[in-house]
Amino acid sequence: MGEIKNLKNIQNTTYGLEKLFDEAEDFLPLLGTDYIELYVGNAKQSAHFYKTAFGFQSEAFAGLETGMKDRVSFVLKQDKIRLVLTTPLEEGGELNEHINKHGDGVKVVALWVEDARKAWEETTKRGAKSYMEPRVEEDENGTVVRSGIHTYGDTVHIFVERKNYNGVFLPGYRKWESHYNPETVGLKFVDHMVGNVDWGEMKEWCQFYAKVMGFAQIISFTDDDISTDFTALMSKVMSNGNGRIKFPINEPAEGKKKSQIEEYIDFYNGPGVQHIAVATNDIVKTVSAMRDRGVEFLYVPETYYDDLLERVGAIDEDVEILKEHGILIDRDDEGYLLQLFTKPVVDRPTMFFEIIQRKGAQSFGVGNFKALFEAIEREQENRGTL
Ligand code: TYF
Ligand code: FE
Repeated sequence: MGEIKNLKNIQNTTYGLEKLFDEAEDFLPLLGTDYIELYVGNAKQSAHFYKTAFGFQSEAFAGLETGMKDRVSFVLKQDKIRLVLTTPLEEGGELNEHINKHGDGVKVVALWVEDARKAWEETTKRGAKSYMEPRVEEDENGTVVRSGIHTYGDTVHIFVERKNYNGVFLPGYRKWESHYNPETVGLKFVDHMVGNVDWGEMKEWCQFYAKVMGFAQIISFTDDDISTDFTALMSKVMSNGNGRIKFPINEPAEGKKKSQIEEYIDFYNGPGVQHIAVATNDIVKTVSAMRDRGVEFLYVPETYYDDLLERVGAIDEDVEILKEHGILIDRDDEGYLLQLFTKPVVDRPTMFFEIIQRKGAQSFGVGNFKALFEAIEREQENRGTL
């Protein structure tokens, strides 16, 4: 059971998920992304940033006031996206080690499941290393079951079963009432999350997602597709059966200069989450609101727009407006997509966000890679890390 029937390596095209999966055989049904937890140096200030700049809403809190002695966590929400920002209150321990080694970064990619016990059993019996044995957490609002496994680097997946819970986030958290509530910027849900892994390890991690979690590979970009004059990387996209969870995995490749993936791995001190892609229904509105609130985006030269319509065909948007906001467009056989990337949002050149609006296209913007990677290289040059 749970075997992927048709694991194909398809270059630069999407592939109907129904051809890869038989839903009845899915041993790890995933309902969506439950939350993303970052370990950060100062959760209070990070929370302020994600509210002000990204339009997240105050959701829940745990810390000294709720009886938690060793850490503080702020939970932020925007439509279906939940961010948890956690900082240690004591010296030593796993949290401090994580921050010391990686800087601020994603520790947990939590997945929403019907049955967290079964998710743990099915994945650990297929070779996943346990991070957290199934545990029942309880308060006056019901029970949550959580379990967890390790993935690349120090990153983990936690399975969250919340069908018997109606509290604000998890037991131990209370509603975070704040007088400061900036408007949202229209971010809707997590579209995909990308992992950077070490030289030569992409295949192994794709196999991990296939074997341990029942994912299938939907797209592959080799270094030929995406090397520019300088940078190079390889990337494969792994997806679960219903397509709600998509994890591209990047590995550095040899180029003329240092790969952006290698730069990440050097500064993060190992594999980790490279970018979180969040969906919007109105990218122009979202991006201009974020810019106004201080978010920095990668700069794409105006020449990118010169032959745009020849490349992507007719689109609903006014090219001049897209150009004004530096929004990238790419088409595949199912439609098109609009996307834009922030600069790293942390001090090290590591984690960044992608804003994406899909209009049919289920791919990842391969047509933009050259322009995008040249933009990233200009940033690397500015940092002196090329
Ligand atoms: O998720 C993706 O595959 C796209 C493309 O450093 C991409 O967003 C790949 C690598 C990268 C930046 C974007
Ligand atoms: Fe992406």
